[in-house]
Amino acid sequence: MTSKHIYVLNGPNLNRLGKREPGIYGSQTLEDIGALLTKRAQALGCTVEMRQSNHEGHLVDWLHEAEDKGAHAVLLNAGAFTHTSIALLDAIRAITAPVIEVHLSNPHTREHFRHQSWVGQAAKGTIAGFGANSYLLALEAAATL
Ligand code: DHK
Repeated sequence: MTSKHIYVLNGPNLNRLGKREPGIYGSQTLEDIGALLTKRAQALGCTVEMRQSNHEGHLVDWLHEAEDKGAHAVLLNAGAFTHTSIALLDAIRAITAPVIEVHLSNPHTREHFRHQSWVGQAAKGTIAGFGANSYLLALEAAATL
């Protein structure tokens, strides 16, 4: 593995980006964001590995994998699991690789149930509210860790 390999993990419904509530999540697809990340990563001397699943356990497994494969950091947009998943909280605490919580929207300006983040309780930091740019900002933060 290269020295700064960064996992980018995406949770439920993020495979629908571009079509899903574009007023909230924007018009770019996850593939578009992946292409932007790959390009920015090259400039930063990193590599990125982008994954998406609608299943909580996949995200847990991938967090463990990131650790086992020596990932430099993980960017995690856990979608709605952010607000529900103690399994993800525990998985982040179970690894040493820093995890940066990412959101396209700013959950704190939305429904009350989005104000709680289990992921955020174990994350190194959180970047939210900048649309697709949240991912790029998080990548820059990860590259400097
Ligand atoms: C994405 C989701 O799917 C929501 O469940 C979160 C997050 C917010 C985002 O803004 O990227 O509440």
